[in-house]
Amino acid sequence: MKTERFDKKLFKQEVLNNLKTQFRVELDNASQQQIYQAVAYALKEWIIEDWMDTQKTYEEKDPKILYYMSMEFLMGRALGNNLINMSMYGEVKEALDELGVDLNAVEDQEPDPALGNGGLGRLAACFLDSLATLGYAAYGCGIRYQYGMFKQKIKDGYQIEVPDEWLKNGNPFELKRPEYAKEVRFGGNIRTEYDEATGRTNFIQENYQSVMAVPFDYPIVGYGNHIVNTLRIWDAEAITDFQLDSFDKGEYDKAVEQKNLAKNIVEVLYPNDNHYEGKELRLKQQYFFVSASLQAAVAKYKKNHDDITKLYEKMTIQMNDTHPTVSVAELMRILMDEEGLGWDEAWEVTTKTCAYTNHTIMAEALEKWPIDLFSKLLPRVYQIVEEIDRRFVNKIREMYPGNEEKVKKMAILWDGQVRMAHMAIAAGYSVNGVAKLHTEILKNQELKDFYQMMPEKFNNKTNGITQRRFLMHGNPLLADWVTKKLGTDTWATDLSLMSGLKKYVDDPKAQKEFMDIKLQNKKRLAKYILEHNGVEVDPTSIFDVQVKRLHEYKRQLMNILHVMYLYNQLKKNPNMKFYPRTFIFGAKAAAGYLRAKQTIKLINSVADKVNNDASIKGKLKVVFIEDYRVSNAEWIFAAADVSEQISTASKEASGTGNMKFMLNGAPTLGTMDGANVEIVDEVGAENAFIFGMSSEEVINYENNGGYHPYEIYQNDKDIHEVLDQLVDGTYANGDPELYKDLYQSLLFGDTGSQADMYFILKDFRSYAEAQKKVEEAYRDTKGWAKMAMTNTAGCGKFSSDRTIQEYVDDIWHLDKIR
Ligand code: 26Q
Repeated sequence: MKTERFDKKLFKQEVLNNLKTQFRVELDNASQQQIYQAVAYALKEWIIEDWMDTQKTYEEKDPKILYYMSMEFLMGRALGNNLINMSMYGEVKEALDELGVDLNAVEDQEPDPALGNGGLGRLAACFLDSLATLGYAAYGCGIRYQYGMFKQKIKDGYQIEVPDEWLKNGNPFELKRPEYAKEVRFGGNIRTEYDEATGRTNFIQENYQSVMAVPFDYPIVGYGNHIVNTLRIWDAEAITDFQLDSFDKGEYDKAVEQKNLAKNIVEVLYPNDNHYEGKELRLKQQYFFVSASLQAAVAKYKKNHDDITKLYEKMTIQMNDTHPTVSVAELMRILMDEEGLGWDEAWEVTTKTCAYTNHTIMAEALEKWPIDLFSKLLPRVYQIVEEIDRRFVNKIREMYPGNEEKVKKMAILWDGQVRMAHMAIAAGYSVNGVAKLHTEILKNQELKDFYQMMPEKFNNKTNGITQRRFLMHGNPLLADWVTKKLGTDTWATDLSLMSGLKKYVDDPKAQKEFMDIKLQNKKRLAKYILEHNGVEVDPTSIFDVQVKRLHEYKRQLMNILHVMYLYNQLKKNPNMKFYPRTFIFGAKAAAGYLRAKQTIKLINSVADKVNNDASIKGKLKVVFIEDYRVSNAEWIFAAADVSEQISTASKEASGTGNMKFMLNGAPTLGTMDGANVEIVDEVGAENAFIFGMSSEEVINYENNGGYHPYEIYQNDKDIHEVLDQLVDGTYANGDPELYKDLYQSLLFGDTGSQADMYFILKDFRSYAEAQKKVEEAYRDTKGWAKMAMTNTAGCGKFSSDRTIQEYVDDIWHLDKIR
């Protein structure tokens, strides 16, 4: 079936037919889930044609292919997004209406594919959308986790993690490709053998364990161009009996071990965001999908090309953070041990193929694998890493004779560890940060020595987001309005056109329309909150929103301390001038991150108290949205008035939620951190609420041993009061211990760490003042409408289409397919 002409009658027929053949039910008796499946399968038939055509075109035109290697792809639901990108949303909605079926309810049946933690994983998903939309040949390569990001339940204010059984009902969009299965080997030992015939030494892995990597392909539908790319995620299967060497047959123990290995390796996504944990299983996951993906990529190249030394002309590998950087050594292994290249030839190909993106400067997120763990699990790969390190260290010594300090700072192997970022930088042909400020900090601080040695590798690629999901799908009212105002819907593929809205920012009629849409979206969210939290919120109050992973550096704690401060004020002076405000939070905490979990509990405790205090007459409400994820995020962005981006300056590499809020008309209340800096560049300081220390100031304090929060506590009676309330039981049913750790961390620090490492007390006053300005600005209805519209009008730069085009122009040099 072609997407050229949508045939409503045919589509309805398909849906009814699918219900029959798959579930043996008529529409009247079908469950919502069955209807979802029937609709998704009907859509898949439409997609498949374009998918096959696209792949055929790629075969014929032989473009350079990008392999985007990532441990995470936070895709979100596929149904609605595919309908949007195929320009079928309206028609399918109509078709289903005629059957008496509500498309929204059907969409709600799809589990959110949550194969990612947060920013990094969602960025990968936006990139795939943009690559297909711009017409570039690309594969996303990752892992088909059985369990993605956990579902969050809130019980008595505490986070409970519930397994995410996203595959329970099968997945209509996936396609298993057993014909592309690859074997991946772990452990054992390496025997070297001199080959008389070739005069080469062969490296033979023995006594290893292996698994079969079996790919599942997902269609990535481009917007309005019939291009369908592929997300390839790998499942693991045990090597079956008949695949074992005859020598191994009958080794019962080994068979069981290999079964367990296969089961464990793809079992679950590690729910750590921005935090490294040296778990062997994590390294297994990394090598598993990297090895399988590279084997498949090289095999694909060899199908149509003879000269393996020209590999880099037809493929490039982007490594999404250090997680897949074992790619460097694995590609060397394949080129040398399997393709017969010598070291120098293999190195030339590898260093022209691999590129690396850094997403964080947080020390605790840097991957450093213990050498004994690494070398035992990947003995041949480790030999190669040793040689890469040896040659790299030689190069350092050549450039900086006698300067062993440089070796210490830059070597790949150091102090019993493999420093993955160092390997990626030594081998990559490009090293990029994800926002201007972040890249500058990399060049001048974190990776200074590398930058001095290899400045040509460093570049910036400011992140972006896809307007197809976060405006067209998430906020259809605003999307339609934009189209009407601009007189075209081509902003869908050229977000810079949004600047055409600037001429309306002072137009009272446009202002009213714009704010009316915001109100509708706030009502939609208020309904969601009532249903999920049982809390009634006033859609005319200011919706002040902080949604993102919970992390100390993101300072959700500062936000809730400020709410406690406001509440104290209101209690003391019930008639004070105060514009009604709803503080909305959404955040998952890594399961083992206690302080983050305490913060969630604190937010919920404050919510409980404040929401049920009749004396403040509903002027202040606090809501914690359970299980923040891509699907509810779309609604939350659409409904937000204020975008809280309050990380300690220098800590948030970029942020991408900030861009989604901006797109939907919410001004930023934030620090000069990450991409906030560039948002302010675009809209002007008068259309944002900026506060707090600069990144230079923060870094300065850090280099000089921190600061003394206790002085602030002693001198500022409001802060004093709020902090005391953490330990006097106000929010803990009288239990002084519950939030003691939070209190301690702010005033005294832990052993080995500074007090208030993230400068919450230091920035508190300036944050509170910025919040006051928000309130004043909101009272000015016209002024606010202008500010909100200016944000939407100024978001053009932050499309992931722009980001991808920059990657293509400066790094990947892909061929455009039309
Ligand atoms: C590492 C080792 C072991 C286990 C887990 C991890 C791990 C997992 C996820 C380390 C880091 C992450 C995620 C990092 C991340 O999401 N970074 C964010 O990337 C965004 C996209 O570039 C930026 O916008 C955010 O600023 C950055 O925090």
